[in-house]
Amino acid sequence: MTKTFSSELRHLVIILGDQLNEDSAALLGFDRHCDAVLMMEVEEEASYVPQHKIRLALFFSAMRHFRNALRDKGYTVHYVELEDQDNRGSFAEELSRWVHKVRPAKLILCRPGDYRVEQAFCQAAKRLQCSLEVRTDGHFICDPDDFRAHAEGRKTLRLENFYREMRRRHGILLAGDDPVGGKWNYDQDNRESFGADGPGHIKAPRSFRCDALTREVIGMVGRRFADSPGRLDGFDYPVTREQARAALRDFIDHRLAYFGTYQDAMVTGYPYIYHSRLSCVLNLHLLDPREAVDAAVSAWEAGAAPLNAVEGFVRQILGWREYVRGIYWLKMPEYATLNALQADLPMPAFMWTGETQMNCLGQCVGQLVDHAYAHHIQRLMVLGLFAMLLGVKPYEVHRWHMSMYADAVDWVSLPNVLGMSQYGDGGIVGSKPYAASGNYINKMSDYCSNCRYNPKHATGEHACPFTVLYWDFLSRNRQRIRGNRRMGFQLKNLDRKDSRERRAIRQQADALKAELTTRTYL
Ligand code: FAD
Ligand code: DLZ
Ligand code: SF4
Repeated sequence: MTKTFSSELRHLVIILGDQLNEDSAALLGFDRHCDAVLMMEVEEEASYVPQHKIRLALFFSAMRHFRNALRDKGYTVHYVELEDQDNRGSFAEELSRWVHKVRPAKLILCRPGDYRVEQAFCQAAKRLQCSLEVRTDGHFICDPDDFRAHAEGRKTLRLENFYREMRRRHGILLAGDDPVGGKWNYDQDNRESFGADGPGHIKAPRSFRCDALTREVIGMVGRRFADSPGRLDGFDYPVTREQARAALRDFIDHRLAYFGTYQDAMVTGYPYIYHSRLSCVLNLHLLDPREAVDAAVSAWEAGAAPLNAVEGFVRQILGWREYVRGIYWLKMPEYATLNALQADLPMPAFMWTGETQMNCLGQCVGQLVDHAYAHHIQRLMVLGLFAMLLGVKPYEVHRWHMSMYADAVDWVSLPNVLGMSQYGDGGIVGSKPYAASGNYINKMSDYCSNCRYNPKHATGEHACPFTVLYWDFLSRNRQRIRGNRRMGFQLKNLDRKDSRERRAIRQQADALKAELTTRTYL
């Protein structure tokens, strides 16, 4: 590509809001005398879907802290704040302004975490006739090209095969060529719920006090985004590299040992249970996934955590996290359009506020409103499950997810939401739809004991909406899922219901769908 003007700068290195690692490939070869960094806060990224106030504060605070850290180390950083008068509001427009201002010979960027953003930069650079080098993002352990090679010739792309390959390739928890302990997978040991006495004391994730810079950002977000979902008063996320490392240490020392056993449990008043709350710092690249894996393995080697916990945690980071990114770059942009079950309803309005009589959803959405966080099983088996049973369009569920979670970035939200939780991809990520009735939620949580509905009832005044919609989901998708052997048992149970019961369920489901989807938020 040819540039249109004589350059004043050698490289202009673009650093995005979720690329906050100093060892970033974008900064390799950076020369403080003739290169500069460009970081941009832009309205478009804060508003292309309405976003939780905590999420906005997290990104802007972490970006500003990173700017200061780079400047302290002698980097020249051009930084555009959201409220700067000259701010043109989008990556493309800001890039144009800066290219004309500093006249770089070349733009450098690590591959963004969002296909849309990558396209925006490539197109903008082309328009500006400025050369753009998009570098592989070394934060991730598996490069998209390596994932493509893994996928080549396979009929299915299951996590388990990929994960074992990653363990072997990186020598994690191995004895020779075999897994330590003799098993690759300890999921069977990792499905405990808490008894009637509840979980007792669990040390919550370390809370980080806001410094002056974060307080300033919180003030700005509160003012500018007053109508965005969620509340800001409890903001306590780590926003710097040092805080990210402290958060990892806190998890390893206080929660890792029971991470596996209670991975699937849900309890009122315990948003985090034994989970790490590290997804945000990982996704902002303040924490390296290798560091997290190494710290967990070291805890096992030191006898501080059992194998089922450590393997479970390693599986999430080395396995799931890398796997969903591989799927994203392998399948985009078509992936975003998939809708295997042809679901087309909008997301109900209470999913932004928690105002519902369904206690499980009230608790989980309430947690989102307060913390912009829900753990894996809440996402999959309460929030996602409800949307799938109701028949919400998968991409709409993803948009909702992007707007309510602090840790959502397109590469990780889309395969998890559209694929794993909604079965929109027809079985690329998951081998079957994660369909379940209220009975599953009753088994894994204490939510049902405080609910006006009864998880065992599929019709009548106290019928649990999950249970009603579960049978309706199986009925209406029977043709689409009957070829899937793993659905055989559930479909057989449906067949046991007589036609009168099935009709009553359908009527109740239709009434629910109409009632719940008349009001939407987006
Ligand atoms: P822990 O339970 O402590 O797990 C440790 C780490 O493993 C996480 O921090 C995360 O980095 C990684 N991890 C675990 N499972 C996954 C997974 N399926 N995909 C990718 N990474 C994983 N995670 C996100 O980071 N952003 C998302 O937008 C996101 N959307 C999700 C949507 C749905 C419907 C589901 C079912 C899962 C989603 N996940 C997402 C994965 C997972 O639920 C979260 O990473 C996790 O709940 C974050 O909390 P934690 O840090 O306490 O995780
Ligand atoms: C989520 C987010 C927000 C709210 N704001 C910005 C921003 O102003 N500037 C920026 O560089 N990134 C932001 N992000 C993250 C982006 O939406 C997007 O996820 C990443 O650019 C993908 O790499
Ligand atoms: Fe949720 Fe149904 Fe249980 Fe109520 S009864 S908490 S709606 S699963």
